[in-house]
Amino acid sequence: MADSLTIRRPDDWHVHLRDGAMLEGVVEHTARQFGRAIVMPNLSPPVTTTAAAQAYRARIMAALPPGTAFEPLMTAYLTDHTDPADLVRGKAEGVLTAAKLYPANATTNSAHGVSDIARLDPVFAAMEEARLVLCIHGEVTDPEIDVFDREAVFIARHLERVVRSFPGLKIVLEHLTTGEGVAFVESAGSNVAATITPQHLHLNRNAMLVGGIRPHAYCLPVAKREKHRLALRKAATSGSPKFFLGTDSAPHAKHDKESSCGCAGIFNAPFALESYLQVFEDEGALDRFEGFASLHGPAFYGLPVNEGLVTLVPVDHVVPDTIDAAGTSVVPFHAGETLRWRLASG
Ligand code: OTD
Ligand code: ZN
Ligand code: ZN
Repeated sequence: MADSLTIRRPDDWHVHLRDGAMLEGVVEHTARQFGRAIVMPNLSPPVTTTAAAQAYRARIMAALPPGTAFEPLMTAYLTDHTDPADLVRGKAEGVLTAAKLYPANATTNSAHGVSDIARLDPVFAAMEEARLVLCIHGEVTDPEIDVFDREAVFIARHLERVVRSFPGLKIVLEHLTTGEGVAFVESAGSNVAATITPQHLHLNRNAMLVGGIRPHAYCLPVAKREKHRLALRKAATSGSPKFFLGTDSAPHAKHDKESSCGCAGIFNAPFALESYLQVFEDEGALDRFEGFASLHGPAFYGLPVNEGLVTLVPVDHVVPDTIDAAGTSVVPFHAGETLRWRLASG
């Protein structure tokens, strides 16, 4: 059996903490595992300005259990009407760490997203100048593009041009799901990186569709063929600083996922490190886990690594079927499965 593993305290470079009662119910899980997190702005209504991000940050801090050392890193949601001066001010004042591009209607609460990416060029230019990171949900939304092809088409249609036009802009292609995405990020300069979720390392589309439709394996971008999952595992465990941890933990009430039109999103925050570490162990890459979880993200964002350490111990434990989030029942990723690692201290 493997020995315990101690690493620098990790960060989550992509998470949905929600708002109101759900925020109260879920934030402790992320704060227990991570030192910082890039908090996604797809609330309803979305967090589109520096002032809104500042107010949301205060609500997150108020929802933390007393004495918790956790730093939310805030993002602004780009729209067709984003004011570049507001983003620049938000970065200068230390409120904003990044801005998030959602093509309109690509995922949950993205109806206010960007309808014509080329028209955002003045915003990208201001972000490049201000060194504000651009996080991208990289999927086209045209109804004629097959849902499994949307990431690859987004890269060819939009991302290649944005990367070429703004060579100094730091870009994170969020929640990578394809071999095409891995190849694009690898071939781009050091200003382009990607986050990878635990679910896209564990699940292919068969896991969602064979033997019955499994709503708790459904998220966006949707899991792809096995060859893509294998490409993601290779990238995550390669040691390349271009790939780092971003859970995309996205809680929805159990009844909203188990419905005739189930919500997209997987709640993986409670056992995210344990889930990732199992992948690194299976790939024979335990020595590369710290880079992926704790070092590559801060290096890309230009932030110091966390001071503290966390230890994971090899102990089998069964993930609960549901977790109560301030009165709402949520099904966690790996529900009912046995995980082989457990976070011991943090
Ligand atoms: N994907 N669900 C959500 C967001 C993400 O695209 C994402 O980042 C959500 O519920 O907010 C999901 O499946
Ligand atoms: Zn997304
Ligand atoms: Zn997300």
